[in-house]
Amino acid sequence: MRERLEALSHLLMNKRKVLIVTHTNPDPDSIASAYAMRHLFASWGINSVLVYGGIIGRAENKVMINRLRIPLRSIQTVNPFNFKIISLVDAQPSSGNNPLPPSLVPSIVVDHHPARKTSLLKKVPFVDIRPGYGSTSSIMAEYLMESDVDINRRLATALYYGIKSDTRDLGRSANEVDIKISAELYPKVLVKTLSQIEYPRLPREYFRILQKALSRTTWYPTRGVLISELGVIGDPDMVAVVADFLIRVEGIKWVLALAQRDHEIFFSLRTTDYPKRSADRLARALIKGIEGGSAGGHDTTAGGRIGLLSLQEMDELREKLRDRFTNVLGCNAAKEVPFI
Ligand SMILES: [Mn+2]
Repeated sequence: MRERLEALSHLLMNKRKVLIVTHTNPDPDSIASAYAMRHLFASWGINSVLVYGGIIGRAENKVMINRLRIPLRSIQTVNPFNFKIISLVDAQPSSGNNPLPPSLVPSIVVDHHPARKTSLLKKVPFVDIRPGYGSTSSIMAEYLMESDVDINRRLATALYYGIKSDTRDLGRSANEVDIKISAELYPKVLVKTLSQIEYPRLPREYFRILQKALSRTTWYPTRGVLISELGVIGDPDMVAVVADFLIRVEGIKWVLALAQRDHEIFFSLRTTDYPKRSADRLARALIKGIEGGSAGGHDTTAGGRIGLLSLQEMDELREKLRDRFTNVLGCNAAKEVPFI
């Protein structure tokens, strides 16, 4: 940790401003990590601008940003080429889930997803990727703790929620560091604010999508597989919401949730069948060879998208994703039944 901190502060020496970038449609872990990084850099007298791509969809994330006063703005409000130092958190260059132009190689990458595009990562001066961690928030909390920077209550709440949501209350892919850091942060957590973040008021649209998704879920009983079609959605995060919801069904080992928005297909994968098969690997297999496709994630959760499609391509590719998914898992189409 010491050496990493020194390398990082050395890289930022005499720099005035850093652009900190979350992944596209950022989740709480990405938002909290960016916020923590800003705090670390501020302790060195360096200003940062925090940006995201896509949209802030989930109600939880909106309340998090509002209540914890996280100064996050759309990347469309800045010109990334104006920054000498760009830092990417909870994502990796050209992984398809960050909003940076492909020609812009960041100077800093801090992430916990399995390392990708190693040729590209070699061009990044500072890389800290720890796939054993359940969250990037834990990594960033370690930086702050190691450098003795004061973690205020709002930051502690953000980091705690970042860890909690990425690891499903420390029960999913959390390592001992995630657990230890959570315990250390807890005394400072604004518990009432956290409750408001975790149980926000939800728009009617949320329930409409849920109803539609449930009524359009197919079930392969012998394989423990569900495929849910959400149809057209406004908030891409809803595929993850539905996938998380359905993986709780008794006897289910795999869930694929699919949706479309504008000219894009979004999908989310969940499994309880790891280590037999990894969600990250299956997600990447689903989009293999498909132009404009990107996917990735972790052992038990993953997702992806395919961009810029015509309406006809959209239907074909959704079928293709379904076919590939059912083939890999040995599902027999003749045994497909409605879930409800
Ligand atoms: Mn994460």
